[in-house]
Amino acid sequence: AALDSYEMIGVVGLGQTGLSCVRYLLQRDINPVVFDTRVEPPGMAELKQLAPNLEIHTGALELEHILGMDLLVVSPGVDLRTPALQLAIDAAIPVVGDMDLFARHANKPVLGITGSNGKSTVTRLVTELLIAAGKKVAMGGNIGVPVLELVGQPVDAFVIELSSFQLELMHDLHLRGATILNISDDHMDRYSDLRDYTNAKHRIYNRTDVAVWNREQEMTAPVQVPMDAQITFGLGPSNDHGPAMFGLTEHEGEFAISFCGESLLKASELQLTGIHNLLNVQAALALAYALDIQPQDVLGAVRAFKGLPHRCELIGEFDQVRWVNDSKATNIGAAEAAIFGMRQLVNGKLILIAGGDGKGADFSHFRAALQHVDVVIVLGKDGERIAHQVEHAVRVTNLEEAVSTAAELATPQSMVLLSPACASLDMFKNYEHRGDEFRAAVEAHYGR
Ligand code: UMA
Ligand code: ADP
Repeated sequence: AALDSYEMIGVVGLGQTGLSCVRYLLQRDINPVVFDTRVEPPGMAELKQLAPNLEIHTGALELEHILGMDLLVVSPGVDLRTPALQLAIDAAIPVVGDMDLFARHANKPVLGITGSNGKSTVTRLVTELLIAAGKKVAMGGNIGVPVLELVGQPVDAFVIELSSFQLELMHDLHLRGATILNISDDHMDRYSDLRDYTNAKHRIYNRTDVAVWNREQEMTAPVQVPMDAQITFGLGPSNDHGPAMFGLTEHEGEFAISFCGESLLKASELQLTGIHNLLNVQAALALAYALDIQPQDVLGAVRAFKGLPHRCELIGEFDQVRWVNDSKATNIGAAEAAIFGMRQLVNGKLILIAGGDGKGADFSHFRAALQHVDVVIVLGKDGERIAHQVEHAVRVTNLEEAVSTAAELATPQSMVLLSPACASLDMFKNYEHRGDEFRAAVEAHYGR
């Protein structure tokens, strides 16, 4: 329905998303009612500037206010299981997210990317590939730019990173191409089990033309998308699923990314490391292909791609020890990928710094990967739960201490890897803050 047909629109959440929704509505002469369960929501000061007279409710959502709305635009950080929202849903009040508002303006093809890990890397790489193919692109979503900020930009395509939370709230957005990169335990504080989380992710395929999925994980395969509209990627050379396929071939001990059986480029031509990134590159090429971009035409952009900061990022080498910042590894799957990827590159010790807010994960699943690490240093709220998975763990109370301890234990040719397998919010503002503090601690330790 037209937005002005709703008498009362509630915006729930006053972070980045909430603010972008309020701005969007104000531009359309709609004054929403704003809710946030936090007593001091981060967007408050900016909201006061934007529109000093809006009705605002902070603290626990109150039924009488929520049930007075005709439409609720909910931020991804808000748990839909919140009783007041459940009652609103029961009362047939539409509960949507920013993606549904964006859907009203998505007049050019949209590519959507989800998965437990690799979303931001692939989102950024796809964007680079499209640019290399001469397209104007707007990129946003969970990667950090609220999607409503992209409305009205004169582009040829949109590339959107989608979290499972955003997908839960998404009903209307039509995608030209969509991928679930992978699924591993994450956000178990918001889902009852892995199946519940997987179902949220699968919503990305509900309205897509082309589905791109991971042959190594059947769970990423779409259920409804016709076979000839599926593109897969994986570790093997070929496969039985449909026509246009990406894979890996091996030649003289080196992997190459292949398309329909033809080698495209060798792993050594990439600036990214780790097997997981060979999958990410394939997924990005596949999404570009969904927009009719031939892989052969954009290989230069793949070679030039340096990856994003805080993802297996080399900070530097000091006293023959390499320090790697993988602060974005906020779940076990990401930390595993880092451990396996880095292990191959290290002759000395691999020293891991891990811990933080485990978001309810079962860390016994981390045990196998931890066997490939020589020293485990733990910190943070759930550090102890990681320590339990190994025979000896070194316990520290902060990142500076983790760095000085690691430096003491490191031998020449060792690598120290910050790959926490946990969110940062128990000790830091966000993962960037954690990564920046790590870099600062390392540089301070070596007097840089
Ligand atoms: N919160 C409350 N009460 C509220 C609203 C929010 O307690 O009423 C809390 C949430 O639990 C959360 C925090 O506030 O801890 C932020 O929530 P939010 O919905 O206000 O978040 P935004 O600032 O709008 O940012 C969101 C995404 N954040 C989340 O989904 C938690 C950002 O992804 C995204 O970049 C942004 O929208 C723009 O689309 C961040 C993220 O951490 C990077 N995402 C998670 C992840 O990647 O693992 C899903
Ligand atoms: P997301 O946006 O899904 O969090 P990022 O690209 O930011 O993904 O990477 C997050 C973490 O996951 C980093 O530690 C990165 O090294 C790791 N990672 C990236 N791609 C994959 C993948 N395909 N499988 C497992 N881990 C990955």
